[in-house]
Amino acid sequence: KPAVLATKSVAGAEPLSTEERKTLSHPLLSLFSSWDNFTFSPIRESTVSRAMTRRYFHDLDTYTESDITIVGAGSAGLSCAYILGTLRPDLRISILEAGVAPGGGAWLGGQLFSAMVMRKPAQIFLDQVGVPYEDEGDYVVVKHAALFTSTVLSKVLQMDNVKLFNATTVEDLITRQDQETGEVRIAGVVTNWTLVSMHHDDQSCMDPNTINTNVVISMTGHDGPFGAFSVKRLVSMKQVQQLEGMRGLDMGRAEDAIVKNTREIVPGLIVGGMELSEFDGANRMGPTFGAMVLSGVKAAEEALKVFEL
Ligand code: AHZ
Repeated sequence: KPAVLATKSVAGAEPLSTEERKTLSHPLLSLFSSWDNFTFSPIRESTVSRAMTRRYFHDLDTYTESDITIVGAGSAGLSCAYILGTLRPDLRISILEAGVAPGGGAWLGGQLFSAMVMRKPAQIFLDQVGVPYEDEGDYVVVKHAALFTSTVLSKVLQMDNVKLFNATTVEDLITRQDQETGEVRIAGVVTNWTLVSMHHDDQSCMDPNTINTNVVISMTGHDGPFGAFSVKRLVSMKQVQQLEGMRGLDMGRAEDAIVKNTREIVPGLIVGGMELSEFDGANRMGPTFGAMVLSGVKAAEEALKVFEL
């Protein structure tokens, strides 16, 4: 066979010598001496179904009473989950994400470009989570937004006290009204599988499910097919008169405002990330993500502070 030459130009990597190539070893390569006799352990189809459904329904049962529920697993929601899950392994934290793929808009840096920009001091979060970056002075660059999202996601998913329900939409908020003061408090969320939610117009009788929780943290992004869910619902339930609506792009103003104003906006409901811009009338920042991670941190702080959990 003609020799296939290795790529010559990978920066910083010396091409392997002929001798090195001949003696390459990896525990997985030596595991199977002959692929001809290879076979998997036996399994019955129902065993696979049971392995999945038993765990899923056990989780549904467990997290139907959560301490904290985060709505939206974008960059803000995941950052918040990372802090809360790390700080408080004793709390039960559910994350509800309408999409099949968690991560929201943070799989790309901006437009269809890979690199993700974060202004300082948001690199502190990257240091904590262990995401490498290039330091450019006032800002840092992660070489691929997917590296940020997949790293945070993998840490959050490994936490014993956090459960991500993806492909699950929050369709409504659970409310409790104080008999004396009339004050309405958010006491949980109403959920449905996203594919079900999308068919309410052509199928009937698809009532939802519920999660009771002490704190809802809503980070559903700015207005869009799903976005700004909780703040829009606050308007239709007459808790606020109208939304201010997200303003034009101004990176300098937008990022500071989102972080500083991440807060409990009605009792039991903390709002952060770009959802907050719809409530407050804040500017958007476009493709710079520092405010999303630090809004997540601030939301975590607010949750622990306000509710003294
Ligand atoms: O699918 C949504 C996305 O993953 C999810 N979501 C929205 N409504 C939901 C609902 N139930 C469950 N009712 C829901 N999940 O929320 C996630 C929001 O992620 P995102 O990336 O859209 O928002 P973010 O605030 O985390 O990050 C915003 C990133 C942006 S937008 C922007 C600009 O337009 O200027 N700049 C930045 C950095």
